[in-house]
Amino acid sequence: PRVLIFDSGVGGLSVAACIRRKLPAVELVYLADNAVFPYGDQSESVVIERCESLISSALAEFSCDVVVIACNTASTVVLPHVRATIPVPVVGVVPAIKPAAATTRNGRIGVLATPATVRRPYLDNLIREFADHCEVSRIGHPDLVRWAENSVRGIGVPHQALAEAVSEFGEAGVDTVVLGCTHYPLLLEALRQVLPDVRFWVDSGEAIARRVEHLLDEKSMNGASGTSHPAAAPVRAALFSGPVPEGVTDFMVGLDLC
Ligand code: DGN
Repeated sequence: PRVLIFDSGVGGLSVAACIRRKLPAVELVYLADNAVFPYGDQSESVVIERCESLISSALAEFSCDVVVIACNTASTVVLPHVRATIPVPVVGVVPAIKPAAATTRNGRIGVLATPATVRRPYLDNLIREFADHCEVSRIGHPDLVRWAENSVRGIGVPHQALAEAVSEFGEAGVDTVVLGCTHYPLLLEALRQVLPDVRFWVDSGEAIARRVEHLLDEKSMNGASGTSHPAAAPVRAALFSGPVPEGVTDFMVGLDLC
């Protein structure tokens, strides 16, 4: 079977790594929109248009059994549109509020996401539905995605600026932080250093990998699973709209994705 993973930039590689660990025999095609980037700064209509057209072209080139939109910013607006136009199951990523509410011990949760995601009604609804009994602080910082992208290219994370960016969580005494952007697991080591009192870091990667596994199982039960693909060792491919950023290939090797 083959799975297409999409993000604006390299953040979705954190999700790809979880899928790779759980489903090593699945071929992954990683599609990054780094021509229009970051999505956190774009209007909803641009994000919808980019997702639909890039995913359709990638599917025309590589037939895939499941598509993962490994971007919270995009998933909170495009899922219904993409599901209506793409003929395979589409999995989205949304901030892991539900698991965080089940994990926190002191009822104080921090949600770290892009500025667009923290403003979206989608997040309000998730909090209302699953974390109504918790105190939830939100930070939508404009620079974190860029720091994560830079770290992949070997540029160190600016610790002082990062500490300032997330200081509100320290003040609020949160014990659980939701990494509500797929780029942020790439900053986890630095985040742990600047927020040493946070006990639980929750991201959506494992849940996405389980969902993909379930969808692929369901397909093979129906006899529809990737029968046109050889059962040989998977070939991993990466597609970028725009040039492949320097350092990304080495980084993917580090994640065992190449
Ligand atoms: N990785 C995306 C997310 O999960 O929201 C953000 C990407 C971006 O804005 N470039």
